[in-house]
Amino acid sequence: YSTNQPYRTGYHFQPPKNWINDPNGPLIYKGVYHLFYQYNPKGAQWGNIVWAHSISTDLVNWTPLDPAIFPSQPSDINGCWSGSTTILHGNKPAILYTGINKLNHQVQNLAYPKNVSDPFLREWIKSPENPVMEPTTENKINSSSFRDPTTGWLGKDGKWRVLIGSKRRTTGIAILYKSKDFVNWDKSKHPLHSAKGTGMWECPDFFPVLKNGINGVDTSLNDNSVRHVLKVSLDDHKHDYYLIGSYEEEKDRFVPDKGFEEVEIEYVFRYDYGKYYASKTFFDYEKNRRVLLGWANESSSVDDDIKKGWSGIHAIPRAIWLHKSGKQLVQWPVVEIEKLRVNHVNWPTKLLRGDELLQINGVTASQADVEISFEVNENDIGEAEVLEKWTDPQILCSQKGTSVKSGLGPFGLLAFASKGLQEFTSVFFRIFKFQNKNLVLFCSDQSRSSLNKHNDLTSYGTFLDVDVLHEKLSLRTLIDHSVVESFGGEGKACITARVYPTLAINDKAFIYAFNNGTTDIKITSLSAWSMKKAQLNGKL
Ligand code: DQQ
Repeated sequence: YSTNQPYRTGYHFQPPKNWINDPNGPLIYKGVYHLFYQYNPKGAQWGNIVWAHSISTDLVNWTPLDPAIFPSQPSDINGCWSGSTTILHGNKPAILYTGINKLNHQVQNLAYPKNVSDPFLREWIKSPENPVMEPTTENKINSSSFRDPTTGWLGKDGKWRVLIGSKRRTTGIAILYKSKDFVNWDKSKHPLHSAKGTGMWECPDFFPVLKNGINGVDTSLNDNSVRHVLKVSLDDHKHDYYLIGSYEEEKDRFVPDKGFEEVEIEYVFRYDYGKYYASKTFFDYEKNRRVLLGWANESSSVDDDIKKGWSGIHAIPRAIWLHKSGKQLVQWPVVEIEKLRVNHVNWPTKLLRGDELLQINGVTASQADVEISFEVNENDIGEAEVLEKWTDPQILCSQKGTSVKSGLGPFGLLAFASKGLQEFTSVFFRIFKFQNKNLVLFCSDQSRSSLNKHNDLTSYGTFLDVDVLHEKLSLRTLIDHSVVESFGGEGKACITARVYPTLAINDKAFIYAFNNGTTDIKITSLSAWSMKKAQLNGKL
């Protein structure tokens, strides 16, 4: 494969080569973070899937170990697909994962560490009872739609529960299984939750979040201090959607405040409005937080992936909690990533005039972290363009891209900009007046990101629940060679984009703050840093 590698990341997780997808079974054990992930040891496209394994003490620097789980028995001989870890009584971790068996059916398998005193958990022993869950004629489970077991949680009856993603015709379902010993599992009559027309539910995740506060809690906690989150990765849409609601333990049902049925799918919250899929959380009991990991696949062509010899990265691990409104989640890069920051650039309050482009000097533009806050003057709010009818925000972002002016916006950042602006990826806000309210549109516009038109240059976007007259409008963007990972409204909405500039690479890339609207906007704060390289594949 090619030795010219301008798109390899400096601090977003990726192995030295080959294909990667879903993060699997993340956990912290004896002070060590473990990341397993779907990996093809033989090439840059999906196939031959094993659980690769890396460890870390800070979620930033990683050391690869040998694959933890790979095909070796009839119940997983055709692949070791996604799954989760659960810490059982006596601090004993267990992996549940989907095996593709001899008949190419999806079944669930169990594995334990060979040596629980090894903090690196290098070797895993598969249970002689495998598979521990399988499709049968009695349970009527579809053998090609039965995968991705969750982390288990304990009910008050002392039984473990896990979910398995599935579908029946076009109804997405989270099948519930219960067990006393984690080995013998009974399928419950009712799924924990289901929704018509949503298709296959991949990689479900189910966890409690505190009603008040940003700390995480143990996956088994269920009392009136918490609400519950059900996340599903919709195969038909390739996005991770979440619902907030209550877990009624006696009935083993999840009751969402607002579900898929009540609203159109465009209104259901996503973890990320860009490239982000098959994510999974774990409770980090040492730091009392819930951490979210997710996969960002390529936007390049398969030919280009094969040429560069790799495909897929992971987004920066994010702390995740319930916003104080109770209406949505908030995500923020784990604080440890900030130790990579160097060369701090700090701007005093500045007016960003209509049509103005200000270069952010002093940082390595291809590997940076930028935080910027904007303020719209109260007297200018009347300049906002009126939005006549509700439009899908992603469509709005592509119709009204970076070059389309309005009264208020677009304003934001240009990342991976080439000197003559032949290439740039822009992340911006645009303010509308909609039904007498101010509506903030948050976009990541990839349409000009590369002169190589074989890349997917789709724009992404969402509306952002920020009151521009009373709250600051903030943007944080993590820039990393082929990644533009953005957090709007202090983590209320995230957009991850993958871009492959041909000119704006390495030291030929620049960052700008821009305002292409007609009205001036105030930059109330700007901090930018170069990011040091992380040890993504360091030695022990
Ligand atoms: N990836 C795995 C499956 C899962 C899908 C296979 C989601 O277990 O459903 O690599 O990306």
